[in-house]
Amino acid sequence: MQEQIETHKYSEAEVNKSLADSEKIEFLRQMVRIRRFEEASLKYYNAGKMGGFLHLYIGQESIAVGTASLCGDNDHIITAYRDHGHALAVGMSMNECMAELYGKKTGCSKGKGGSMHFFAPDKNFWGGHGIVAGQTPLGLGLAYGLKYNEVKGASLCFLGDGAVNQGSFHESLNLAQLWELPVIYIIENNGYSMGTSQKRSSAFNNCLAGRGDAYGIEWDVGKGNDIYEVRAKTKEAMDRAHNDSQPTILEFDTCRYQGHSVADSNAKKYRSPEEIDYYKENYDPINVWKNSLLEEGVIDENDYKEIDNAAKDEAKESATFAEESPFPEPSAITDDVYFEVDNQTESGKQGKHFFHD
Ligand SMILES: Cc1ncc(C[n+]2csc(CCOP(=O)(O)OP(=O)(O)O)c2C)c(N)n1
Ligand SMILES: [Mg+2]
Repeated sequence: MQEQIETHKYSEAEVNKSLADSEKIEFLRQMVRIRRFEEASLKYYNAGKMGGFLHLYIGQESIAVGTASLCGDNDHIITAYRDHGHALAVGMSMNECMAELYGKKTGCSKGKGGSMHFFAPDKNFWGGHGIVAGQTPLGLGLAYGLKYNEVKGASLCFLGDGAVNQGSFHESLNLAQLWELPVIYIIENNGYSMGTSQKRSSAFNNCLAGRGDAYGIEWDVGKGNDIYEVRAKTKEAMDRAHNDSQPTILEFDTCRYQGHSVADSNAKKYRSPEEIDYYKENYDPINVWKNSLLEEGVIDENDYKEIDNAAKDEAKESATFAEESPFPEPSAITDDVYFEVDNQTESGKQGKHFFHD
């Protein structure tokens, strides 16, 4: 009951009131696509089709879809290794993503990055990073670039609850406020970093985002499973970035249904299956959104089935595409490491990649 009242509250936010039915349906379609894509990827991973890690985003879909829905031409997204949801939400195709998981040449990183390294510069999507919090100074750099070039935009930098204790994140927060940069740090708080609960890993006062007080950074917390709330709170942060060039920390509560990665040691010891089931039954982001749209008369059950079937078909077809695609040639192993070398730039020829005279 409380869930419904809150959902209605944020549906009245300015940014949500103006939504067309078609846009609301699109959010549902995107969330379902992410879930079906990842279910398919798990199936084929277990069938031995992929190497490396596979960190699934299932349960957290509303955060990527809700935030990405607000991004314009000058807004940028960067995240950690749990990146499939963000990639699909910014408009990458299932084919290029699935092929990347398979290590194939047709993948978004030419099969040389895998699950943790989805990239689409043409869509302002900057990865896909495996070092915990490693993306936080990079996200800061994106914001610095915007300000330096006098472009009105924002850098949305996602991180997990485990990443908040990394020094690089704190260094980034310091500069974000000191230099007044349009960066939005979005903590997707799923309660665990690998098998360690937030309570055992972080010292905090009420919430993690509240650490922003120490730097004078505005912050807010919200329920990550409700697209209306995600959009309302992110919009405020984006306005602050666009209009005042100021940073924000947002923290959204969420739940990952699967293990940390496919390998999840002590899976049933660090949290109980009941804990996940309770969340699924009561707070699942797709169900919450689907129910809102049913209640509002935007869709009926048949519409939902069609969306779901289409997403399942698309995911299956992407696996066929990946299966049939070639592996990259071994000779391409050193390509795409340094832009300067690939493109024979002056600095590449001189070996001065980072420093000028
Ligand atoms: C610097 C660094 N330390 C440790 C690891 C190993 N590691 C990978 S993911 C992870 C947990 C991070 O959890 P969180 O930030 O909450 O993100 P989530 O996996 O929940 O999305 C750890 C410790 C790493 N990749 N990088
Ligand atoms: Mg976490």
